[in-house]
This record gives sequence, C-alpha cells and structure tokens, in this order.
Amino acid sequence: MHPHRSSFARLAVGFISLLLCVGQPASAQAAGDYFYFDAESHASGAPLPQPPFFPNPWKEPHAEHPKRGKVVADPTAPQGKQVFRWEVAAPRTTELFHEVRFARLPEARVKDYYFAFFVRFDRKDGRDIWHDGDGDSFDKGLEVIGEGIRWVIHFGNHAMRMPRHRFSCFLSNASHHLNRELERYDGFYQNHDDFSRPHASQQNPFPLEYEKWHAVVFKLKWATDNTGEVALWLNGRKALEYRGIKTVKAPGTFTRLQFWGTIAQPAYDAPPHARSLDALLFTDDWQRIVDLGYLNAR
Ligand SMILES: [Ca+2]
Repeated sequence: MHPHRSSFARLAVGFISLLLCVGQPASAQAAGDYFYFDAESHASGAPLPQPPFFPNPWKEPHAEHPKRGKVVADPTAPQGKQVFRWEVAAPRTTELFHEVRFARLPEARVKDYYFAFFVRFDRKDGRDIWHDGDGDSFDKGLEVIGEGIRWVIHFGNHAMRMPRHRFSCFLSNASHHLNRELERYDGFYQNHDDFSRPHASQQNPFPLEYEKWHAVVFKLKWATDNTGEVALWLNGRKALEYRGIKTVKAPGTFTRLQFWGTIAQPAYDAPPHARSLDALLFTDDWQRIVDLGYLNAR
C-alpha cells in the first residue's frame, strides 16, 4: 500500500474513534470538569472502575476487593438510573478509604473550584450511624488533596447538639489549619443563613436525614494569601461561607480526591449501613452545578 494512503487510513480511523469518543452519552464529563462519574456507563453490579477509584491499598484492576463499591441500579437515583454504593459491615474504621484520580489536574492558581455530589446513608437495623445530641461522631467524608491542600467534607456530628436521629455536614482544613482562629474543634462550622456554629448562643446545625439523598456543593477558591474562600451548599441552601481566608499553602498543586477516610470517629462504632454516591463532580464551571441539579431543594 502507498505509504501516504496508509497514513491517511490510520488518520481516518483515529478521527472516527475521536468522533465516537466525543459522542458519549450525557454522563460524559464536560469541558470545565476535572472529574465526573455518575455510574451510568457501567453495568449494574460491576465494581467501581479502577482507575479512577483506588481502594487503598489497591489490588490489581478488576480484582474483587472487599472495599470496592459497586455500581447499582436504584430507582431513587438523583442522576440517571444508577448510583455507586458500599454495603458497610460493622464496625469499620478506616478500611473503606479510597483515592480518586482526577481526569485532569486542576490548575494551581487563583480560581473558583466546585466539588459536588449526591450522597445518601441508609441504616440497616434502625441504629444511627453517628451519635446525635452533643456527641462526637463523624466521618472524614470526601476530601480535596494536594501539596498544601487538604479540605475535608465531614458527615456526622462534632459536638453540634444535633436533633435526634439527624446528622450534619461541616468542613475542616485538616493537616494544614491555615486559619486556626476561625476553627472550632478543628472544624469550619455552618455560619450562614440561620445556621450556626456549635456552642454559639443559637444552636441550629443543618439537619440531614438518613434514607434520603442529599446534594452537597463545596466551593474552594484557591488562594495562598487572604483572598480565598470556602462555601458549602446543602440541598440548595448555602449553610457555610468563609471569605478572605487562606485556602492553600504553596505550592498548592492538586493531587487527588479521596473519600471514606474514617467512619464514625473517634469511637468507630458505626452499625451496619449502606452509603451511596452519585454524580461526583469536580469542576470550575458553576453552570454545571446549576444544570446538574446540585442546587435544587430536596
Ligand atoms: Ca447516576
């Protein structure tokens, strides 16, 4: 075959492949996304794909792994028809820890980023996962990690005087504590709207219910000086906002996302339960947050 024709044929095949790739269903990530996974493109019952999800320490790709979540069909799915879920035996401590590889790395510069997902916790025998009241019982839930970056979205109760059988969501800047003067019990608590920090005169943490999907949006404005910002929307309502803060320490290069670092610390006494996620997104495009429904009331 003429060498030019051969090259042209290879080019044509490559171009058609690219077109097929671009033509993926709506669950594919968009231009501004650094990570997106909504469990729609894998068979129900399949283990979470590896990459991008790495149980730690991870085993060979596609090997059975006790820590791996599964893609499952769920008529209550907040996006599409499938979600991803862990059936958690009791008691678990740090054994479900996963690292998540970005599809492409976010840039280490002053910029607004959004980490959004739907999350749901189902009790198995009526017992709550976390202690309510003024208890201390929470997860290192979902995290943004890098060189000089660590922001943790926690679920549970950190002495927040939670109503009976409810839990909440708060932030921490674990490891770095770049704004120690703003922290209470090592955490950034709800301070926006009607919501309040623990042990303020008015106690009103955002109460989240078991057996329901919740939409979480975390805003991280990257800044090594005092111009950064973090914010948290829960089910479409802004519950937390801290502006004019340091959010990263130089060099501030992003490494990964991670989740389920701890479960119900410090007692590690969570009963059997299921935890589910859907539409896990890291983006710089606020319109994606709007369009995918993370700000809808639930
Ligand atoms: Ca889905």
